Amino acid sequence: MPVARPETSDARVIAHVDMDCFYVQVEQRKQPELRGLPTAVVQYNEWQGGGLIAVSYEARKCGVKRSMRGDEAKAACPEIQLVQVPVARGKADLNTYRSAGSEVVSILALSGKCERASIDEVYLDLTDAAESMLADAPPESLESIDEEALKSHILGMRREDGDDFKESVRDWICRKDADRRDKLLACGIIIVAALRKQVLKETEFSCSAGIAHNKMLAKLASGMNKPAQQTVVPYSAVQELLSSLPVKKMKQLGGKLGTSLQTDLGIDTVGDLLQFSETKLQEHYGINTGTWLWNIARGISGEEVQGRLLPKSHGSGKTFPGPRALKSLSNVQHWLNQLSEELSERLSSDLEQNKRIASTLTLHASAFRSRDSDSHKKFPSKSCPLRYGVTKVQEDAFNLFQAALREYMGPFGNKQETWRITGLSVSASKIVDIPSGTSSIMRYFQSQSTVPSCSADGCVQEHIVNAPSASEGCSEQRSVETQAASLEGDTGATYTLPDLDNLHKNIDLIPEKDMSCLLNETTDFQTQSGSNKGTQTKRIGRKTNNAKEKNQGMPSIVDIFKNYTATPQSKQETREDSTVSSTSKRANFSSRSSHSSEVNQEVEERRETEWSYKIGEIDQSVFDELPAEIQREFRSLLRPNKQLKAGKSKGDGSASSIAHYFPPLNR
Ligand code: TTP
Repeated sequence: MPVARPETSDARVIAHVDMDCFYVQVEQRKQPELRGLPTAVVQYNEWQGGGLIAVSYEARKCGVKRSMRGDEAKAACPEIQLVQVPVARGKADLNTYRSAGSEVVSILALSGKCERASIDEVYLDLTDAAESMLADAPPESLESIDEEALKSHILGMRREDGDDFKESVRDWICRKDADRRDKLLACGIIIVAALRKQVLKETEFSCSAGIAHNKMLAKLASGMNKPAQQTVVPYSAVQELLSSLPVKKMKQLGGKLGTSLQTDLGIDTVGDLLQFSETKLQEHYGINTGTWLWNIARGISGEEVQGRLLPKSHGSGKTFPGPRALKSLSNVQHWLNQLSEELSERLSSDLEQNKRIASTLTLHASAFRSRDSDSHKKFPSKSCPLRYGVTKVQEDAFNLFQAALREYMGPFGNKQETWRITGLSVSASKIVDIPSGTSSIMRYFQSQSTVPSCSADGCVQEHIVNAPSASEGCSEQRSVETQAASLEGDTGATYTLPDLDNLHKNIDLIPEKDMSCLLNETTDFQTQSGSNKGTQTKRIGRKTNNAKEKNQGMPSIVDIFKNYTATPQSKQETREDSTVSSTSKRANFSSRSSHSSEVNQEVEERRETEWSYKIGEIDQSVFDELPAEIQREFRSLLRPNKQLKAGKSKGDGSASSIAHYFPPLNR
């Protein structure tokens, strides 16, 4: 059964920008004496010199590969410089690399719609910029073309023997008789070359780029000529590119689906897929995957560049290979505490800097059992609504782990059998912007008014959580409540909440001693402004000119959300918040039993959507940061969606689905 074809337009200009040996470049910027030397960044792990995670192009020339350990790299290239990844909480600390990636994003985002695809990759939709250039200053009208643009690799470009490479590129870029699609790509070449030069000038990082009329082709092209080069895929070169492209080279075909295409259909290259009708591919792989395969064989991809400069989720993970596998609950708890602390720190700064809040906490682990009768059994992933505050995240992560462990070991777990944990990660997803304005914040709270929370026994528990009332929870927070607003919610109840927007505006009035509560006791922080939430940062001043505010504790945005807890609270109950000044009491939440039936229904709906693990909600950038072992586990845990299952049942039994690997972004 044919399904709707994605909207495609050949007249688009999409670029995929990928930093070259990124972590190495970040370290070389820190230590300029390493520039030009064979260099590699190694994981935090002393064993055999640590595992290499990034290798400079000079080191690659000596045969050093990412799969090597430090000792092997030294054997292959004795002069190699090994730099250890920064460490915090006993694990790799990627913050420097994340911020370096943000620097790049903030430059590229000025050129058009920009999607941060991973820690060092960006997609740009440059169609508008290219259209403007074509209209106002087409390439053939330019007096000169930048040298960087003239170094571009144009797939399928015809060149006579002896032709000068740059002259041929110039001719291609300035062709008057080219069709509009290629003319737009020619503008893209000039725009991207200028952007790459700007990135180099402002950040000292070199990058490579692919330019094509869709994301899939741009991504393929960006890796074809590295480092510091750009590659263009004219429309006429698409079939040639795909016909020789091994299936496994396509990101989504690197796993089981690619293997199945090779073994079940005898396909070696993406172009080989052209022999199969869409119906045939659907019979084998289900409707969506079949159509997707049919499309990619023709270079068709309707995937839009998302205007997203910030990650879709945050994650923190660590592996414990070989003898370092964790075997006691106290050890697991120790590491979950570390990971949760890091996650909380990032959530807090996301909230502070970007006014974004995450709502789902997911725990994932990889494990094995001592007497594994069922060696394929995966350690289940568990999710629950996310509660802000380090101790809450730690507590929930550990509860999720215990629930998952029980499921993993079985209800009547054999007492003789022991378990080992080889990887742990916690991540926060479903991140949304906090709507500005008290009224919408109120709605936000109300829409969140019933949330299941994780419990020690691993079951979902539902609690009715209401917004704090002014008289109860915020009674001692009057100093920030200057902007408090009273409003009528849908339920007819009247609540008062501090105005988050104005709290932000007034943030520089917060006394120094109370700044700490804003960022989990961190006293030095930054904020960002404008729609471009990149790295342009502004140090917040610390005025204490408001006498009233000087001596009174200020609750923070973080505290407001900490207060907004899924923990059951009986009416009128109040608690002391240990993380805020002792005078500031926590907000109260009262049960509203009159809404219980609606609430139960909502709970059921939420239970279905929230007590499950969804890889689609995990950002690729976060996914890439997770330990390879956990990434593998993630992949193997993906389940086909119902529609695909329907397709599968019609098939030959060998059916698989793309959902096993990377679900389309719109899923
Ligand atoms: P990549 O973009 O895959 O590689 P790279 O930038 O080092 O090199 P290239 O020029 O070939 O693109 O990864 C970006 C960074 O992510 C990399 O510098 C280090 C980190 N990384 C890991 O930590 N572990 C991994 O397994 C991979 C693939 C990357």
